[in-house]
Amino acid sequence: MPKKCGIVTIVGRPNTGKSTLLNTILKEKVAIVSSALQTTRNRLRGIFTEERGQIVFVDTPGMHITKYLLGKFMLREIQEALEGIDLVIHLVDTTRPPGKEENMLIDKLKNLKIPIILGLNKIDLRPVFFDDYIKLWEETKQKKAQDLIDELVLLPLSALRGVNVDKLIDTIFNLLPYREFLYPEDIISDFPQRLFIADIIREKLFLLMKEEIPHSIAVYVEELKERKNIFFIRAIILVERDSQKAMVIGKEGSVLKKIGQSARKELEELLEKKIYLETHVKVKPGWKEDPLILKELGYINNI
Ligand SMILES: Nc1nc2c(ncn2[C@@H]2O[C@H](COP(=O)(O)OP(=O)(O)OP(=O)(O)O)[C@@H](O)[C@H]2O)c(=O)[nH]1
Ligand SMILES: [Mg+2]
Repeated sequence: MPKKCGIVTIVGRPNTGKSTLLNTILKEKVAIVSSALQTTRNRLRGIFTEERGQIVFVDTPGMHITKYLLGKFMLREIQEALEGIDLVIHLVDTTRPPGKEENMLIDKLKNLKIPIILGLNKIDLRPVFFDDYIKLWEETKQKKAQDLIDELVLLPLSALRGVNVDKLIDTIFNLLPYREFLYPEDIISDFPQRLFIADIIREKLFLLMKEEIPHSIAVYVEELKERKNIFFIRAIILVERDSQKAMVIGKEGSVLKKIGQSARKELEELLEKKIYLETHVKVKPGWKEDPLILKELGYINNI
């Protein structure tokens, strides 16, 4: 039996549930999730393989307006994730009105000549703006020559609760070509382990810190050693100001301790290894603009 295979990129503005959707589809955590904006910083692939074939999903950073080098890197990640693919999912948050970012995205997507699935997410909440998103795409379709938008499929979803996720997979398989698999069947993600570990720690920081701090935080794994099934990890948490360092550490180290504990617990479950985790907080003003640091963080590949 010939099998289907293709690359499907998930795009949307920050916080629409892209990474949640990927994790739900794969039934495994491959991407970090938080209620802070711009959680995802690198594009990453999550690979779904079953009887019918293989879907290579690409999770991307949220589309946003930015002035930082880091933000520009994230936008490039989105751009590159749209090249040479078979299908795109534009995931929107139906509890919030469409914003400028939607128009930026639609401008990119409308000329791709591939099928577009409009994923109307968070229908388990009050999807007040459901129709606004449909209108936005219907208007784009009418304005643009029909042939440019190959196919537009509307699909209400709850990535968190898994509503219509099976339907999404059926729709994707219907639209994909018959092709050889791109990855071995047992591979689930292409994201380097070092970056994944750093991301899990960053997720715990995002979950615990107040609104404005996440954007000033970066994490990298300075050392990773494996001995007798134990992972020794030394991670550096970068912040931009002394005051932020104090907040990340907390009173007598209480906040950092909590972050370390929850990161360690989750890493032990995900990696099925015993974890020894050491964390250090460093102040680096302007790290978001520093190409060398961004490279160290895995955010810039070639400079
Ligand atoms: N109620 C509800 N919440 C959801 C749903 N999908 C995602 N969320 C929540 O929305 C928030 C953002 O989810 P993420 O998956 O991190 O969103 P994202 O689009 O990857 O965000 P960025 O990486 O910042 O672009 C989290 O708090 C999720 O739990 C959904 O279907 N229903
Ligand atoms: Mg994300």
